[in-house]
Amino acid sequence: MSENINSLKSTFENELSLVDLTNKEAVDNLRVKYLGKKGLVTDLLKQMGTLPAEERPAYGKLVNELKAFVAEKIEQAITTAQEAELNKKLSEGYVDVSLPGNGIPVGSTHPLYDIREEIIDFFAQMGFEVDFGRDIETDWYNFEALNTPPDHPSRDMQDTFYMDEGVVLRSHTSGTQIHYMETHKPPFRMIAPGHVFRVDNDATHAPMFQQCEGLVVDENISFAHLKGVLQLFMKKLFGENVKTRFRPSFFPFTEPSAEMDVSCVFCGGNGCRRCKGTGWMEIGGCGSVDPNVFKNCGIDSEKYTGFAFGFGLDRIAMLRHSIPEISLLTSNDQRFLEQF
Ligand code: 2NL
Repeated sequence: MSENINSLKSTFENELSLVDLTNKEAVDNLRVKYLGKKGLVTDLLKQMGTLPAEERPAYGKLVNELKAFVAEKIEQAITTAQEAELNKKLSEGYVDVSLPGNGIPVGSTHPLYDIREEIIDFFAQMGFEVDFGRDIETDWYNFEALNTPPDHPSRDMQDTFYMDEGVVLRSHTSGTQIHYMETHKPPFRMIAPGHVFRVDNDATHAPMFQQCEGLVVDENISFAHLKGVLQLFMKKLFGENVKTRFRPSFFPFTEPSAEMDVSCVFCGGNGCRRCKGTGWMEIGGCGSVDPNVFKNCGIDSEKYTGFAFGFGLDRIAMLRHSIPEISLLTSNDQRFLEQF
């Protein structure tokens, strides 16, 4: 029987010397052939049962020695094969470190942020102070002080988010000017940019959008001052050639009140689809401060007059960049933002 064991050992050594040591699969096949459940070494162990009892210990010892020998050789061969495979992968995945890189994507400022910066720059140069105010106002600051009593129809016009009895998410930034007038003595000029909230949601209206209002109070301020400042502002936003017109309108907090239009930024005033053929686009509202508002803030309406205005930043950004939907401005869609 021991001849069988020795001859199997020689056969194994012979086969091992012939196997491709860079081929993990071939090495593994050899393992199965000798050490697997139906392997040749396993077979020899099974034959032990056919031997007389006194021969079994010596035989078992020899087969186990052969098994250990084969296992060790195969183990070494597997290690060699694994190393070979790794070296192959490394040489195939060779990286040329001298090649130029892919570049890191660089972000940009948001179009709404840019517009707001531009507006703040313009008014700061004209001596206006900037007050961002607060998003949550009481009924007094959002309506009452602005000459808009509880039963006034303009409260229905503005679909306001009510937080609590008498507490609202501001529906315009006018409350900021009320706070400002309560704490500053005229003369002054200030702007109030910020987020405002209305129950409204379609292609051109979002429940949250940005406004900028302005207020100038001094002795002898007239509607002519208002027109001068806003005409200059429109040139700054839309270029030297833009034209402006003022149409009579109504706001509870100004008297007289006007709506301001600019010549269509798409067709230059000739009339096109975007301006519905009129050549004009509405851009904001304005007027002379109603004396009742001054009274509510403790400002002498006999001595002082003022003008105020308001416009939407989202609307300006949409006109400037031909943005078709207001929701794009807050969607954070990379494909949209990368265009700026
Ligand atoms: C618009 C119109 C406007 C004002 C806002 C204002 C504020 C005070 C007193 C008087 Cl404290 N007026 N703000 C005046 C006229 C128009 O906004 O269409 N905004 C988008």
